[in-house]
Amino acid sequence: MLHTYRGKEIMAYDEPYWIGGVGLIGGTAGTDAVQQAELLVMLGTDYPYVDFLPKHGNVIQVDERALAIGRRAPVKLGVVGSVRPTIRALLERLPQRTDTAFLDRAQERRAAWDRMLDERADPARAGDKIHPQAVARAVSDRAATDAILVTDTGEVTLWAANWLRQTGRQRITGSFNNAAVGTGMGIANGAQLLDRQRQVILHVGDGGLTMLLGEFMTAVEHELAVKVVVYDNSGWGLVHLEMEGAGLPAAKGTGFPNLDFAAFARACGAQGFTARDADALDATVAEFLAVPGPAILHALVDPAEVPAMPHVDAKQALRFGIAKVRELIGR
Ligand SMILES: Cc1ncc(C[n+]2csc(CCOP(=O)(O)OP(=O)(O)O)c2C)c(N)n1
Ligand SMILES: [Mg+2]
Repeated sequence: MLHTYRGKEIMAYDEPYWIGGVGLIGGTAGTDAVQQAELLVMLGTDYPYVDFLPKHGNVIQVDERALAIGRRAPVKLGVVGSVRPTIRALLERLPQRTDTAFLDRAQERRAAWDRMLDERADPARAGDKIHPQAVARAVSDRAATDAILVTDTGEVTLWAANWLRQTGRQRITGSFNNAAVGTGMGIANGAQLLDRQRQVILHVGDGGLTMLLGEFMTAVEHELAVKVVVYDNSGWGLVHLEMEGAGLPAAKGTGFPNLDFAAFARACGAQGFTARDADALDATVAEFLAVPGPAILHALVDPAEVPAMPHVDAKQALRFGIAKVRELIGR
């Protein structure tokens, strides 16, 4: 079983049948399994990144929205209906399988991917700046087991998504639509307003938070105990990366100066924390999550860190290399 990012909340990270996500906010195990499976069953998903879906047509798709059937990949059987009763009816008819070869292979790939995630999240790797993966992992490991996790858009989505070890009882939400940078703070406020008892954590980039900074004051005004983790890489990280992926050196304007987000939180009458020391990261995250009201954790992260992609093709790697050389020689 694998999932899109939106579906990650459904199963716990330590569930053995869960082999991870598909596509850029996923891993190799899930991405390969989709390509190599004889039959793909798509349940309630309108996953738009068609390059990661099979073209062979051996797909069963179940969705309440008829318009989603066959929209992203050719399907052999489309079922317009709800997932739960459909799956129940299907399972009754399926014989129990004993051959676990496909699952074994997927689990091996998943174990290798997980080891890579653990290595990159190790705070000991930090130089003068913390790695964003370490921040995401520390927050994940300290989050309430039923927390609501909101993610804004950017490289921050990749850190928050890939390094999260979800419990299966947490909720994962965000806009997940195009042109949605900056929506996270409002979404987090809304989620907290619906349930004041539940922990709400927002992962947001410095660009995304700065775009709608005033929304933090809404949290203060309405006493919404939202916990904001801001990943400060001094720039529009994903845009920078996309430019490099196209072979272009990052243009002036993809970077910008930042305010002191922890001081800003205090100026708003909330609490502010700064994470710049890897040794203190875990303790700072714990303290930040424990305060009763709204709070910001300003994490100074290494801007040079590149997200883990399940499959980067040779052309992409070459263009990235060219961009890096052009940045070095200043052209
Ligand atoms: C409203 C809006 N404007 C612009 C974009 C294009 N965009 C996608 S990711 C991104 C960078 C976001 O930067 P930041 O919030 O600092 O996160 P980072 O990528 O650095 O982690 C931008 C500008 C968008 N998706 N939505
Ligand atoms: Mg940024």
